[in-house]
Amino acid sequence: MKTSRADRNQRLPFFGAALIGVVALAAALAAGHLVAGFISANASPYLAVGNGAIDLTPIELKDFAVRTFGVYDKLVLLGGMALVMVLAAAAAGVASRRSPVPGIVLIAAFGLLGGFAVSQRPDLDSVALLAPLASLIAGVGVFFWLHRIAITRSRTVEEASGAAPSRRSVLLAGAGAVVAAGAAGAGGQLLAGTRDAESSRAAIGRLVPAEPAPPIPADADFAKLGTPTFLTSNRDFYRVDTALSVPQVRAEDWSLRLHGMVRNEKRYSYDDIRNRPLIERTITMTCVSNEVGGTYVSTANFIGVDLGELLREAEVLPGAEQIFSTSVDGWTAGSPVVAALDPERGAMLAIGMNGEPLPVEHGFPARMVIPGLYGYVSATKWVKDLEITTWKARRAYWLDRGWGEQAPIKTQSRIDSPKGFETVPAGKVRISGVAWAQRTGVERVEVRLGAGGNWQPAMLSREVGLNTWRMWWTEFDVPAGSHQVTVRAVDKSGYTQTDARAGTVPDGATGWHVISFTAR
Ligand SMILES: Nc1nc2c(c(=O)[nH]1)N[C@H]1C(S)=C(S)[C@@H](COP(=O)(O)O)O[C@H]1N2
Ligand SMILES: [Mo]
Repeated sequence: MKTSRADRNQRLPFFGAALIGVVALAAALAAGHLVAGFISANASPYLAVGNGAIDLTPIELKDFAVRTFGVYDKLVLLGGMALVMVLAAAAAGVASRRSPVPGIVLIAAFGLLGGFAVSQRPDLDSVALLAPLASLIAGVGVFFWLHRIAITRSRTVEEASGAAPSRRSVLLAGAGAVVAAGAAGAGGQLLAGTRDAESSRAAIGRLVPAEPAPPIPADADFAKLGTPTFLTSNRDFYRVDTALSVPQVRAEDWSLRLHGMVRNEKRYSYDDIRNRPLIERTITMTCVSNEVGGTYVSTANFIGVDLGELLREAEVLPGAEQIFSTSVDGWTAGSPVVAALDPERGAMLAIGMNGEPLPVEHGFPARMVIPGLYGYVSATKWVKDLEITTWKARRAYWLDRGWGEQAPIKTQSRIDSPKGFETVPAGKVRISGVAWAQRTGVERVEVRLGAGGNWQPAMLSREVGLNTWRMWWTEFDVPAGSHQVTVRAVDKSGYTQTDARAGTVPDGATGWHVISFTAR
């Protein structure tokens, strides 16, 4: 077919052009997802860009996202990215109403961005670049193809010269591309599913410790009076990590390297750990991002081996200060060697939680747990490498993002019942909640009604250990009206929880938890 000057001036309809951009985007993302299914979910360019965005996000924004969107912060991020991409793809389509070049340039730029994000991931090797490459080819190919069909139709219709592709065949081509993209995307999802850790985890069965934790006494919580249960179920245990898609590691593929300032470098397989006499310890974990009154605190029976024992077998050399731990997704934490070596504290390499192998989102096959330290300096999930080193030699993930090097958990208390702004019957009103002071122990909890009321000691639950939280309750005679109630803990060092409000950065929030309620 000859191309005249008039041909080149032919323009696609506005919405049709936008739609071509969006369909090409869908094809690109789906093709990347399908190829990533063979390699690793994180190779999917879309997730890789999202993960990159999380790592680059300034701390204030990250804090804001967690505060505002809670556990949905990552969904919001992915949704926001999708919206921006759809708008950009539509704009690229519209910019290509005459020539496909602007659209192809924009889609290629997307592809390169995805490729860059994948190449930056520490958990992926260069094979993973096949996923963004597939995205690039599918995106450019589909765009070019749909664009040509559509432009041929508008041209031939305009000039009434010969057989134009019918409107129907243009729509069919677009619909075909969408269906193929859907199938590819779903295929990628399915494939990733067959490579996942869940089947490996299921094959392990229940973990039975040789040295079980003492049973939790019935009076260790006041769950009937509104406190949490003493042990948090695996499903309800708080979750905090930077992973957009949960790392999938099969136990049979996992190993842990212990090296650096040690006399004997070690490497452990899953069976090496599992076949040791397993111990079980009841530990309350807390996140440094927990606001006063927040929910990032939970308790479980962790099953595994003593971390200090592993270090002693490796023979830590003099001068060692830091255990620099790395997870399979490249996240890192720095923990004090002395904390891990302290037999009283009871640091663990854990493979189980409440009788089961660790849930995948809590670090399967193995994680660290060091009682008394906030999670970001002690609790590496999906851990694969322990390097014994100095504080100067290595800097962990959150250190370069404004958080402190040393982060012992601060003494805190929280009101669980009544809930903030709840309405309760006037008269005797029961107030209950939790307090924690890991490694020190909770001595006393005090509660006051109104801003100037007297501090009233609360009933404490039976103490389970220094590494765990303690429940409390008390009662006030409350007339109808609106009221304020405040709690504070006193720990066994004699320290009374400060009322000075501090934010979570750099090493944990302080201040008293205050709630308002109405009696009627
Ligand atoms: N690999 C990895 N491990 C991690 C994190 C992470 O982002 N990546 N977050 C840490 C933080 S900040 C906390 S508080 C605990 C939370 O553990 P959980 O999700 O099992 O409650 O995990 C720690 N381990
Ligand atoms: Mo945390």
